[in-house]
Amino acid sequence: MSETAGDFLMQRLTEWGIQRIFGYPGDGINGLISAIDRTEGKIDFIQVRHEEQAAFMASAHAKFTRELGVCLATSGPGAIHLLNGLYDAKMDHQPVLAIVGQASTMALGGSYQQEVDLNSLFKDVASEYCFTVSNPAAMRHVVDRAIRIAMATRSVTCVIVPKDVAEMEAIPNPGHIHNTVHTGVGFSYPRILPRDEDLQRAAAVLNEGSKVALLVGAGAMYATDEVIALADRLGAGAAKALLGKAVLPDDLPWVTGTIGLLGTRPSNDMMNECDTLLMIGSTFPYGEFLPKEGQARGVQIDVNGKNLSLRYPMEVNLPGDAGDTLRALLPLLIQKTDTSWRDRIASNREEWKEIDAKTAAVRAHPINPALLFLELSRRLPDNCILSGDAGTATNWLARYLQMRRGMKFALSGSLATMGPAVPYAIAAKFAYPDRVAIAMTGDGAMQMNGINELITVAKYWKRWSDPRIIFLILNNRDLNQVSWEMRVENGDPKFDASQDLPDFPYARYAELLGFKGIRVDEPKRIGAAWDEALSADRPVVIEAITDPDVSILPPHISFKQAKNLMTALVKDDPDRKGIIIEGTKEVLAEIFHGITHRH
Ligand SMILES: Cc1ncc(C[n+]2csc(CCOP(=O)(O)OP(=O)(O)O)c2C)c(N)n1
Ligand SMILES: [Mg+2]
Repeated sequence: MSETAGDFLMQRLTEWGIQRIFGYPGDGINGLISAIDRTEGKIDFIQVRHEEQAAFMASAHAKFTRELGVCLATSGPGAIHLLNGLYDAKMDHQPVLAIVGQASTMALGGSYQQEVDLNSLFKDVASEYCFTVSNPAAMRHVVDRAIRIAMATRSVTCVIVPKDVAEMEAIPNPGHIHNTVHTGVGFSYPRILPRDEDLQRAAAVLNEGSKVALLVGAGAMYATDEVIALADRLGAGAAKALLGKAVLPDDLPWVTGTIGLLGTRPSNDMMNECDTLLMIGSTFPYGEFLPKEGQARGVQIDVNGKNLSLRYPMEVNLPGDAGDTLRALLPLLIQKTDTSWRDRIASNREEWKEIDAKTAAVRAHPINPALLFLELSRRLPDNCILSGDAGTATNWLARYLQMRRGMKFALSGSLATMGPAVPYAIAAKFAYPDRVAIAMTGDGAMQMNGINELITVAKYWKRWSDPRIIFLILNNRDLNQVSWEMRVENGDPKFDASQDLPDFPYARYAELLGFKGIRVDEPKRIGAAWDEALSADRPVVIEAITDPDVSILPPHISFKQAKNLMTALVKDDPDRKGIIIEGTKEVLAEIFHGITHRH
């Protein structure tokens, strides 16, 4: 058989360095699936349970490795299923290529079986590049452009391959004639630097500040050394946006941890008190946790000029790569010698540690989720890879897990969709089979899609040199994050019909799949559960029976939020008794302490 356009596509992907595709078959892509088979292992096809998961895995691959992630789905329903995962990648600026099938060109326009207008469907999510390969001679330039544009613009791109085109004879070179396009392979990220005069202006602002606060996000992920050197030069403190949690280790005394509703009070205080803000690689959305306008002079570094002065009116806007720009800025900065600002941050951190410990020690029915994360934090293995989900697990992990150098962390940041924790951990194991992956998620997210995706783990885990992949599931029988949001944002009580979840035996189910299943319903067993999971010779599910009445609120929430919470509780909240008596006593005391302190 001569080479098909599908074979040529796979060969081209290989030339681009792609070794793995996450996907699910269907007759709209039969010609592509069999072409993958004919690569004889050069491209590893990872079969998921649902196409959304393939897109999450492609997104996670990009987040964890800095490489392009690739997913593949059939025409119509398969393509539609990809969308949520692709939006996750788009909104967190990850390079992902989606390859989807389409009805045959002979049938297109005929309301044919599974014919969906995919160009329109993907127009927004793949707004940088989405094209149908309508002739085998176009395969080369469409795939080359889709990959290069995804990388150059850190975006999602889409290649649509009609069924018949995939099976036609390949045309690797369109010929030296009119109406042809001649593209090539290869892309490397450039050095991206602001102009010298702008660096000088930024240095002047930073040198004049005496209380400099940094806010670092995912854009600074590969600039840890540079951020530390700059912070040391300026005597600065640093807070981390959630996606930037792995940028700085938490054992540095000037690192205040995460920021915002999922953050720490030291971060909040630092932002309230600083005179200069330097934001690096972050679009952290919640302006109320940044300094008040006019309080601080601002400098921002972002690789994408579109993101500059987006959340705070900056005095100096520096379009540039974080590492490149910080290296260029450093020689212009004067060493600060006054340590009082950092001393204040460090003592604030010590106080916060006590509050964290107190929150985790609050008695709950049966398990206080904070304690699970406190105990895990003490045991995190070197180089582990962590994933979170939309749900309260992320509040706790954001606040309690102390990162060290070499660890990785990701979740769905801007889209904040439920469902990524499990597929992210799976993608991490494929990329780094020798590292421990830990997914932290809720029962709602597990019931939405995680339970199914554990079957994918059962299919593949024996391939991984270190079999440890651990799923912590907070079984609180509640869509708890939203129950709290309704109380705090709207002052509304919990509505059982929308919030209560059915129970499910997660640990027993794990055993059925051949994993270790650990059900924890006593606080004193938490440490042992983690020890057992971390020394297991197979995947592990820790099902923790957690108390939905433990407040997820950090003690620095606003007066209005605290008031809403109180209003909800005095209304008819079905859980009011548990919340008032057990869950939030400590936190409410801290809130009102904080409020009287500030007002
Ligand atoms: C796909 C999707 N649907 C709905 C939401 C809104 N949402 C955010 S968190 C959450 C509750 C998650 O519940 P669970 O997974 O049980 O975690 P918990 O908060 O209870 O710990 C919901 C419904 C979302 N973010 N994504
Ligand atoms: Mg839940």
